[in-house]
Amino acid sequence: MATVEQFKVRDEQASAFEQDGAILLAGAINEEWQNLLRAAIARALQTPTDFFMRRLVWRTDLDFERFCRQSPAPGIAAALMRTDKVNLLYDQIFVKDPGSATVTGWHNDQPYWPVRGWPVITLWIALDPVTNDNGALEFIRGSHKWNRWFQTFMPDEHGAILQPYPNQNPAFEPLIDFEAERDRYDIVSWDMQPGDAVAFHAMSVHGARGNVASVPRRGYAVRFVGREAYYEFSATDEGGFLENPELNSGDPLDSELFPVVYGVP
Ligand SMILES: O=C(O)CCC(=O)C(=O)O
Repeated sequence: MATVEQFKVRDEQASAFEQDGAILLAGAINEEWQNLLRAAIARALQTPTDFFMRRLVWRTDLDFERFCRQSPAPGIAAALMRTDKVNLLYDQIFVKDPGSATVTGWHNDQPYWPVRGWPVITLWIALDPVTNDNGALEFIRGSHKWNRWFQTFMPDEHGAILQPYPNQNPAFEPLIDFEAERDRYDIVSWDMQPGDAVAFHAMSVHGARGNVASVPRRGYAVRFVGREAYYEFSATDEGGFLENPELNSGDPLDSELFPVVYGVP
């Protein structure tokens, strides 16, 4: 896979990410990588499911793995987090077909994951044109700095919030109904072209509406962790799918499940 055309993060983009917790990176992923991802998503979706998302797909398809390791994505994550080593946490497909009523309830991600520390980021890559009508992601600007750990919820098969995960972490606070109070918050969202990415911090509060448009909304999210973050598993983490028997709490993430994809261990 050629990686000739490398997207370069500018210093002001890293500063905006630090400040706002979410930024648009127009043209981050070139057409060749987009085509690889679209084909891999089509393969993944051949396995029947009624769930709008698939996780850890890099473990099941070499092209997703190639993207996670060799595309510009790990370098972009490193530059935005201003770190010199990046581990892959996991990847995830999010498809909302035309007419999909699937709402992505407001939440922040890090309470779901066995990772603590600051440098934790997602690159969400658009593989279709994305607008408010087909479910553009929305972010509460600056919420990544609140240091508020909201309780985790299990989505229903359409992605909407259903019920709290069992064994709630008592240290986490009840989730706020941000949708009901949206006028009180500084909400940002972007229309996207295929190949654009939104980069957002794992503590940034975000959500998305359903798809009332006639075009699909295929997104591919890759989550990365910088050197200064560490593993910490608790029974409250999302269904245990990131539990890693190779690691103890406090360890750096380096392991088979969370490979180093940028820099050196
Ligand atoms: O694509 C979506 O609707 C949800 C994405 C999301 O919540 C995430 O990537 O953390």
